[in-house]
Amino acid sequence: MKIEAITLRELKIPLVHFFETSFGRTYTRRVLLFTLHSDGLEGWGECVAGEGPYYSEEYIEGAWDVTKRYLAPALIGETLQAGREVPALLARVREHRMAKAALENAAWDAEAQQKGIPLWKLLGGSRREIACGVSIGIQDSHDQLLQKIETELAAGYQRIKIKVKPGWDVEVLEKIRTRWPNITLSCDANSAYTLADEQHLRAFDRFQLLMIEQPLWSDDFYFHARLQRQLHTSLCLDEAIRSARDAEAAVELGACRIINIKVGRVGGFSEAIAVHHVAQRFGIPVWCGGMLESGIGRSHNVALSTLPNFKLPGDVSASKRYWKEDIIEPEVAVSPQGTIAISDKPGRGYDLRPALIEELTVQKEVLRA
Ligand code: OSB
Ligand code: MG
Repeated sequence: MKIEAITLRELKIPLVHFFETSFGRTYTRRVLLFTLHSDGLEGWGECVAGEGPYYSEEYIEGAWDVTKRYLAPALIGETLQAGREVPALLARVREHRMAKAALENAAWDAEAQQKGIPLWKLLGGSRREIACGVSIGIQDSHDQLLQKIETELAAGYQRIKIKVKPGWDVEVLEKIRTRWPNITLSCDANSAYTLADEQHLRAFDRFQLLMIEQPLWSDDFYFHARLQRQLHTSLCLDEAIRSARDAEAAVELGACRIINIKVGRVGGFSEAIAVHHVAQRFGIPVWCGGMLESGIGRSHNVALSTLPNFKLPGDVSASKRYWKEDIIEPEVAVSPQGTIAISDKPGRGYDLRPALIEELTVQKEVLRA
């Protein structure tokens, strides 16, 4: 595959319902899509950077700029045999993992099409269906949250995750557990607590949570390890795990018993697979995180989730939870049992809707040699 050109584009898509975490509320997702043009094929990748640098340091304009100035020029004109060759070509640029991931994943997307095999097989997956959970943001009221949980349970989702922060935690969890004593429940703090909250976090133990996700600083393992020793509930790291090396260090320290893998956060499919393998070697289950992806990123998350150590339900849920219309055909759909069936089609398994993509595009630039 000779990379002849790369298209950068930004779409603006309103969310069906706002999404609020401990770092802010999103009403409209700005979606960055990169397309690799090679031998008449188009490989697509989604850059999951946030609207602002709040989940991590990456953000839309920054990802666009580093891709245009440094990352795309390192790929254009190169001939690749496989998507896994991309990280080495981009390695000179430090960090910017979400931007790199979008390019690398686009190359895997093209490779799967070129070889005529499903992307999930190319990644080393084997599951024919994957288990789905939902991530429910902070709401305007407790009643609104309980209502949302009821809707998602009725839709079949196998695990409910709620966002927590100081002032939106114990009381909320208490109400959920009183109403649903036996559901699989977890929470995600997105780094909203500090060690001064240790006693407060110990109170979470009585809710029998599957896990508490990233309670402390986004770059920390050491204090998570200290906290894990004080809790019965398993900790899961999201933000802090940026590589397989991080995963190994965190697990050896005892900082978590579960890992959330987001392909954007770790810099692309190659590193996501490496994190998966490290966790598997240590007997640590993983699950696939989400970043409010459009159909491109969502289809890639579905493919990744077919690897064997994705043993817990992911935040990979149906397109219709996020979008009035998704940019892929068919949309990602979840069964009444809370699963997504894996397609045998070559490539990502979901076709694009080019007319809708054009209609939603607010900015586009084609880069060539
Ligand atoms: O921490 O998992 C997170 C969304 C944006 C930024 C960070 C996170 C999330 C989610 C949503 O929890 C997951 C999804 O449904 O895509
Ligand atoms: Mg998280």
